[in-house]
Amino acid sequence: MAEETLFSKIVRREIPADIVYQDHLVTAFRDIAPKAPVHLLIVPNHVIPTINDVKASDEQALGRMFTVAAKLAEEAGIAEDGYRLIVNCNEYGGQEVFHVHMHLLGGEPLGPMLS
Ligand code: DGP
Repeated sequence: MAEETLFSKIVRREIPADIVYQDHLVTAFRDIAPKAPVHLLIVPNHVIPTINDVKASDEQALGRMFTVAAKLAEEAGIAEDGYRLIVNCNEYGGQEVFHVHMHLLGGEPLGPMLS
């Protein structure tokens, strides 16, 4: 069984978070330290520590993360202007929480990603 994470406690509502979407595969909630006017995190309900650990059996949840990102961007009114989806991996990628998560950032021009 995969390790317990901060985000699996949020998924099970054992610690507080501003959850904006949940189904049997994924959960989305507001980032505690937003880097943009809209900053949501979308996570699989089950623990996948990093993208390096992804298995074929995770594809349904990973695909759902994109579907939910598009839905939440639309609901937040940022779909047309655009937004950024980020998944960090391990130290060089800047990953801090070892439970795969997609950042959805938008609500203002974000500028070039690499400069
Ligand atoms: P990353 O660097 O990709 O692992 O991003 C982790 C993100 O998780 C970071 O933007 C802050 C957010 N975060 C950390 N702890 C909590 C928490 O307890 N609640 C919420 N809502 N977000 C958290």
